[in-house]
Amino acid sequence: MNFYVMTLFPGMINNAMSESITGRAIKAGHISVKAVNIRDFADNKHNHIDDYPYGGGAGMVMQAEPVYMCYRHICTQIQDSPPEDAKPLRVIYLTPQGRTFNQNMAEEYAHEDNLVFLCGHYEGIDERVIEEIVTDQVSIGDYVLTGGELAALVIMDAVSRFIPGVLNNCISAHKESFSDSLLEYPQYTRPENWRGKSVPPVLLSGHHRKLEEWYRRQSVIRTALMRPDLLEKADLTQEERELADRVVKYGREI
Ligand code: 6GU
Repeated sequence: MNFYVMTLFPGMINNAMSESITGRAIKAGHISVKAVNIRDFADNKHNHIDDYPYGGGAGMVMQAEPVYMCYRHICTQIQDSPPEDAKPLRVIYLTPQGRTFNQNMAEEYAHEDNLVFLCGHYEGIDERVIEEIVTDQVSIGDYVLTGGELAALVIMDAVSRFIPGVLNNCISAHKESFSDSLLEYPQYTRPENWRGKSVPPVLLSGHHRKLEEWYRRQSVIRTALMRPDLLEKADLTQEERELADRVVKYGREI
């Protein structure tokens, strides 16, 4: 997977992605990250890429041409094959007006060879270049950020987990929270007794079937307590459904 990020703050992208699991994945060649500075495509000697909005109003608007030239630069880097048999490129504009990002979208994006992100700042970007190059408008939640960079980082992180080799455990991307609309069960490690709180005894039993039952039951209980909205989509047995209903009703396991 090759990520390209059009941004005014390439340092934000490079610094965050070079840490932790994504940093290791870059070194191992599973993913690549190229942050391209939109300012490098300014067409004036002051390197301005924004201007006042037509119609007036507060703030500045990023101009279409530097964004477009930045996009064209990225296209030339990607397309080594002739344009007619090249796959259409996914260009994701990060905006609070977009579709809310979720785990299914992360998995779907992971099938692409290349993903291009467009990060806005100021009051926004000239609508004409958005119409011209953007294929997906995506938000990461109902709040407003100062720019799209943190949102692009969130999406790249979530997508990277689905790229083969990025996680050392190949089943973990699918097994975790949300994949089956259930939250993860609680985890414990040494010591067995921490400040008077013991580890649930079943975890020490080594009884494989009992463990699996306990994990599943804890996932159902957790989801009912923390995210009852997810239960609608979850594939539960009759018994699990009744357990979830009781947990929702009484606020605890009964
Ligand atoms: Cl994608 N961009 C900005 N600027 N703010 C956001 C967002 C994106 N998602 C939630 N808030």
